[in-house]
Amino acid sequence: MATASTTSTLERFQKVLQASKHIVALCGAGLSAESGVPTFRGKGGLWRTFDATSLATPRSFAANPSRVWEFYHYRRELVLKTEPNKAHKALKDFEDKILSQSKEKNQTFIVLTQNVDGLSSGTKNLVEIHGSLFRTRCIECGDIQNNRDSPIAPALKGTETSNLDANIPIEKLPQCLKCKKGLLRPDVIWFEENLNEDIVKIIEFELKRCDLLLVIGTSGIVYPAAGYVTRVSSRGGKVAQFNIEKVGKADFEFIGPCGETLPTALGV
Ligand code: BV8
Repeated sequence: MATASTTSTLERFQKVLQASKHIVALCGAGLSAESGVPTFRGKGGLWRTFDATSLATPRSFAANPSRVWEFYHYRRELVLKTEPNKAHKALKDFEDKILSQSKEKNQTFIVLTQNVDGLSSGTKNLVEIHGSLFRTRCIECGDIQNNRDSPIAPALKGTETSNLDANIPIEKLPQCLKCKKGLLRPDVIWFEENLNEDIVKIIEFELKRCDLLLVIGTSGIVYPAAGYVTRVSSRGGKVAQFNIEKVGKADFEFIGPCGETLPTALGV
């Protein structure tokens, strides 16, 4: 049952949603939480005894490629058993609604996700800011391939249920089939790595024209994505936060699981 304040927030938001021309959804790990994918900074932020973010670095991979591949293998295997949730569907349905509108309305909508789980793949206009668990890149030749193999290498099989390092020799970790001499890495953006230039160009273009930013399930800690909110608000764009807790400043706040709040707010 909506209280007076939530009704006015919802009504005010939906008026702005209707009037907005360029709507951007900036998504984080909370978007996939209701699919059972652990967030980074919640209780799921630990893998074995490691802080997930400490493994998502080039240095960790160089120092212990087996441990880092075990971490990504664990996440691949977990995500392969999950489904998109009501929040992913709400974004897809909203995109369909925008695309089916007459040209006069000329609203645009794009999803910028920090997530690498691929669960937003139903959305057409999608940018995976930090790459994908299901893409590999050769550290020698740079070849990039989609890969949903389970396991991605036989030696990784079963490590997802272990709490101990498997210390897999490099030659038994995922290897490049193209150059046949390179170790593969996950095609994700690790900490201290720059975002892909082409992706940055798209993001810049969208942030410059965005008049409504939906910020969904992100703690707003990781840059440069965390800086996108100020980029929009400082130009007078409106910001709507969808989170289970209050994070940062916003014109509209929808506190609760985004699988519940997003479909209602987007009217889908
Ligand atoms: C860069 C891919 C230039 C990998 C990820 C010092 C040295 C070096 C760099 C830095 C530094 N200080 C700062 C930096 C920059 C650094 C950074 O921001 N660090 C942070 C930790 C301070 N950023 C970078 O390094 C970036 N590159 O800056 O390049 C450069 C170059 C060289 C040297 C310096 C700089 C690259 C960042 C990309 C890192 N890669 N992912 C992988 O996934 O394995 S980031 C990773 O965190 C994920 O992508 C994740 O999405 C992202 C952000 O986290 P969130 O999505 O927000 O998730 P979180 O768990 O935090 O929050 C979940 C939220 O959901 C919570 O608010 C929760 O309340 C909410 N929630 C939960 N359930 C629900 C919900 N909401 C709604 N409904 C629910 N049901």
